[in-house]
Amino acid sequence: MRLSRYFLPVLKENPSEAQIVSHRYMLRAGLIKQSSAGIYSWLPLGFKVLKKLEGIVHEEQQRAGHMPMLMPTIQSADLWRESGRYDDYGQEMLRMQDRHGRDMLFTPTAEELITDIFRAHVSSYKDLPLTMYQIQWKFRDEIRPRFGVMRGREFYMKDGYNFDLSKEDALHAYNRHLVSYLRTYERMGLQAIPMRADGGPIGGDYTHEFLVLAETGESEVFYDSAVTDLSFGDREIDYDDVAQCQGVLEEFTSKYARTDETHDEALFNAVPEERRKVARGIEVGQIFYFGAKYSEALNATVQGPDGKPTPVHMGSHGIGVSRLLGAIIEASHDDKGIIWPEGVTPFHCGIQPETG
Ligand code: P5A
Repeated sequence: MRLSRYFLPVLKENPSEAQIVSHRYMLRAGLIKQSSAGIYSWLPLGFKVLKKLEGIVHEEQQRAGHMPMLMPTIQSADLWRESGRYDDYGQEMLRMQDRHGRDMLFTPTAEELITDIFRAHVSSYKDLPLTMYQIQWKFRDEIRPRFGVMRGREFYMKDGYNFDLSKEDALHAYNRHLVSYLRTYERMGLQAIPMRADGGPIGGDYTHEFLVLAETGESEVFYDSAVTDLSFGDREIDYDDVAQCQGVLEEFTSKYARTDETHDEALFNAVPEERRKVARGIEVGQIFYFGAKYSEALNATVQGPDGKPTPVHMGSHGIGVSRLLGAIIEASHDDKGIIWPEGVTPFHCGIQPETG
């Protein structure tokens, strides 16, 4: 493709609606175009980077042994009534009716749907462990969509779900996700720090958010600066090795690092003063262990080794794929524009000297 034929609608002026640098550069470089509040078209250059990020996520998920699949964006409200989240989710959920008057919704996440697939097809502990994921559009009717793709209403998310027989196995799945996320973000040129967080509408009280430090981040974070010295690097990981994955989790989560939701002043004050940092961060992912919350509500049991039906232990794990574009630009730019990390750059260029 020649540059002269490429659709690259660059803007000379700073768009007035863009308050942060990533939003400004994404509009100016012709990566995205807003279609309505918090909803964007991905123009060829932005789409190219989005697909690169998606490719890295797929590779790292499959390296960890997780199976790709795809679920619909429009779901029936019935499953959500079964889990009790139809009312809980409130106005963030975009609700609609089909021509027969059936209540439908645009998926903000997919714990219910995957649990329904599981209960229809899996009945024995011998089919566990099982982890599947998708990369699919989500919709959350955010009260204040802002900062471009950072807080969109329609956004692209990798969402993965694990099913295990015991809490111990499910915690291994949790650790495996933590390790694979560290690798994923590093390949994108980002340092994303796992921090203890709150389960929110997804649930569970064991959860970590991954945060990229940036002044424009929406979350307030408290951490021991020693966490910023850690890097995953090119270490070899055997994702079936329980002790190895647990070791990585301990290495990356033993220092104090929490969002404001779980911040504990007394614990924070135990960190040496010169290492105590209060900053802002962009949440680029979150992993959850919530045990039997959905499997009990939706009656997703397997026959255990003792022959008795047991609700499965579950977790879910998300990466904000479209938000990552904004996070990468916030973390890597200068006053002239975006400085793409090598792993995600839309184009590579070579300089050929003229000969003869
Ligand atoms: C985990 C996967 C979940 O939804 N269910 C399935 C769980 N988690 S989450 O933390 O709520 O979302 C996962 C990631 O999606 C990104 N994200 C967003 N990106 C852009 N605009 C939004 N409005 C938005 N909301 C969530 C975040 O990166 C989040 O970590």
